[in-house]
Amino acid sequence: MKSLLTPITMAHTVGRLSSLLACVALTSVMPAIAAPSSTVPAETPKQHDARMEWFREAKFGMFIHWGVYSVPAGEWNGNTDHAEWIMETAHIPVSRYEQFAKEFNPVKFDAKAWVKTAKDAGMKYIVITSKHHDGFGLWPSAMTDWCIKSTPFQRDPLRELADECKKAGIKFCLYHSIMDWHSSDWGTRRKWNDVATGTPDMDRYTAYMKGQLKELVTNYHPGILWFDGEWESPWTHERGVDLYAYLRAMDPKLIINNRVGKARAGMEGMDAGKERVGDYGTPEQQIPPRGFGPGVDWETCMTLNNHWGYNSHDKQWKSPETIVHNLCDIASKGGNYLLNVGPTSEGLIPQPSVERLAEVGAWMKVNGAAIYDCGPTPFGAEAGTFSTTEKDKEGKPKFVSAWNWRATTKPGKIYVEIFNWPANGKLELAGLQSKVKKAYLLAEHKKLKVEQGAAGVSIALPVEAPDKLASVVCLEIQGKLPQVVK
Ligand code: FHN
Repeated sequence: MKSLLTPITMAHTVGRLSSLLACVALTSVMPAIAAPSSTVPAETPKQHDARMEWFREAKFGMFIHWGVYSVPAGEWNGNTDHAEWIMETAHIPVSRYEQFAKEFNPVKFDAKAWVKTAKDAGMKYIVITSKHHDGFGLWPSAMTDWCIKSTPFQRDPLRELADECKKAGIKFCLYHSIMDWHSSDWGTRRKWNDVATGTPDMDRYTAYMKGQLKELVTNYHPGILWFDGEWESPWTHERGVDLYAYLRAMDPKLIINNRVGKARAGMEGMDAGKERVGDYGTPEQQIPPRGFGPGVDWETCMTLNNHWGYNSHDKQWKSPETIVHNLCDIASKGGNYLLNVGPTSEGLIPQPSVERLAEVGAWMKVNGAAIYDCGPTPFGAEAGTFSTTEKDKEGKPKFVSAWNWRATTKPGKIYVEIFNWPANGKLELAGLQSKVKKAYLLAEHKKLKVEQGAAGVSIALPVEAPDKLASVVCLEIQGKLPQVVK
């Protein structure tokens, strides 16, 4: 049985304890192995909710994987299935990989255009890779020359993007890899790291990483630090707890995902076991079959095609319909959707990405009220079954959703996002007992005929769906939202 305990539990626990014990060193609540270098600022559950508020309202963000790996664009020695992992997947000697920095000159990079693409898509935050696993810094770091300083592009893309985000009211956030294939001190050194010297030293590496993170937090003020690359053995739970405390002490408003620690259950992304740290769970390339209950924060991240970093051969783009359905499904379960773009080495977001995001944005313009700042479905666990024949990627029975619609909520409102227009022309909500004051389509705001009785609510729909991606019916109801309706 999967524990319903969640990453939030840890932050709350630390928050509650430290609010009681007022900035007590974490050693008093955590097994003291590596004495932490700082303490988590005292935070009550109310303060935690205030810190998470913008994240919970935002619902939809843009992930950006961009670095020198965009130069080979996914291709090496005839293999065209690489991307941001190309150093690792093609075993490129680091001395040869470093040459990509000399070719990285994104003269077409336009931060204003990128932010407009995100904003026009209805996205409320941007998470960009400050450093991926290759260790390359996308900003002029004082800690290393293995960064944008060693490219012909003598500008600061993070500065330009952070400034444009601020102007546009988009939250600027950073992805930062704990694993660093370039560093001599990262604990699992690759055989093809032909520039590394000495023996790996994780204390020295952690100090280096903390120094770079201090540059990023104090100069760019990210809303989220999105850690990744935590899974290898040199990184430990204790180092994660210490790093979380160090960063939260530096910026008490900072939100940090659960990949700062070691508790993530693989791509399912939520924490398992007792040792956990971080503010929200991070399912990757998948949507959980159901939500995790009130106050549990999570965000599904997904590629738009099949690669995170730019791959010039990958044309497997998700349709706008799939993106909108994913967004509705995730929001109906209380999560956020972080959707990725992988810009080219010239600094352009691939046109197929821009086009799809524009279509999603047109849908959000009409129906965003059903997504932003919404709570999860009131109809209990997602209807559906676990297949007796199909398996998921982890070999477990695949969850098969039985519904052609999802629901989200706001005080006094239920939004129903209809994916497949009912053949009988009726939206039937079995078991809904709340008094429906009125119902209308967000696309037309024309009142719809509502019948309701002991069996539930039935709403007469127009013959044609107003929106091919998904059409949203808003029910304004009397009193409190219904509890779980059987
Ligand atoms: O290894 C990374 C991968 O390159 C990408 O950054 C994704 C996005 O979250 N995370 C890791 C794979 O789980």
